[in-house]
Amino acid sequence: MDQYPGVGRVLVIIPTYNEADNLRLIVGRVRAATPAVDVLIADDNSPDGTGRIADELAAGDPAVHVLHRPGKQGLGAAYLAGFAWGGEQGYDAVVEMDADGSHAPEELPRLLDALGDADVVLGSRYVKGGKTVGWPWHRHLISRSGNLYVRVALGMALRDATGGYRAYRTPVLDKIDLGSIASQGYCFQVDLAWRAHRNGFRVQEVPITFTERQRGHSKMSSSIVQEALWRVTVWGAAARWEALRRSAAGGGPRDARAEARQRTHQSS
Ligand SMILES: Nc1nc2c(ncn2[C@@H]2O[C@H](COP(=O)(O)OP(=O)(O)OP(=O)(O)O)[C@@H](O)[C@H]2O)c(=O)[nH]1
Ligand SMILES: [Mg+2]
Repeated sequence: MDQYPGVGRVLVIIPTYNEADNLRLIVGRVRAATPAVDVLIADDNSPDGTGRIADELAAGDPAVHVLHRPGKQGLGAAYLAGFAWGGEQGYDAVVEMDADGSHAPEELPRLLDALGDADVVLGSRYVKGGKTVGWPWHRHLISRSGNLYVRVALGMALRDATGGYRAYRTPVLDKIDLGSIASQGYCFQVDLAWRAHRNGFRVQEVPITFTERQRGHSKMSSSIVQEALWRVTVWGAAARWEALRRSAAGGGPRDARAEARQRTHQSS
């Protein structure tokens, strides 16, 4: 079984819904860029036949696996199913990657190398060296203001908490109670970053170049933005309420970071 140095067995999860034009290309790029990692395609019974292409790829390469899901249930649900599968199979780390080419597989070694010294690594468009190519101004505006809102509302010092190119060590996912996650879309990404942060895990950002999709159709919608807005507001308020309660009770802030570090070391 192949191991990535400093990390162990790695599974790249690629959720797909109507990505027939992109899937072969992206899986080929992952396998070429990082031959030591496995791939799981989580397809929601795409009407365009993406699932059949996934089966063909898996038949020709033992490192490629497919999870067929009955119908379109959203990006978050597909990732949760993929995380559960990866956990059952004993992978040490899982990676989230879009199928549309926005996340360059050639940058995956940068994420995995950083995971040697972190629990979660976020591919970030908004740290030094990161960028976005091919987006119209209104997509920039939505993404930048969303991230600013997340920083202010949650008091979490991440530049790109909405991005979907990231790597987690599996003990992090075991700890953060995936069963209680209801968020979808971008909010799913914020939710996971927030839970990892709240549990004291080491979350690190590395620069990536995000490229707008060239083929196929976007699943982005205004309801995805609205969902993120209300959920982040609720989480921020809850965190402030909890901090108030603690200080009223005379308890100091818990050193969750140190506790979690100890836990990750125990379990690895
Ligand atoms: N399994 C599954 N995958 C999905 C679903 N919705 C989106 N995806 C996949 O999730 C990834 C991201 O979706 P995109 O449509 O690219 O969304 P986006 O990146 O926010 O939008 P663009 O920037 O316009 O591409 C792609 O690989 C999609 O195929 C879903 O309901 N189920
Ligand atoms: Mg995309």
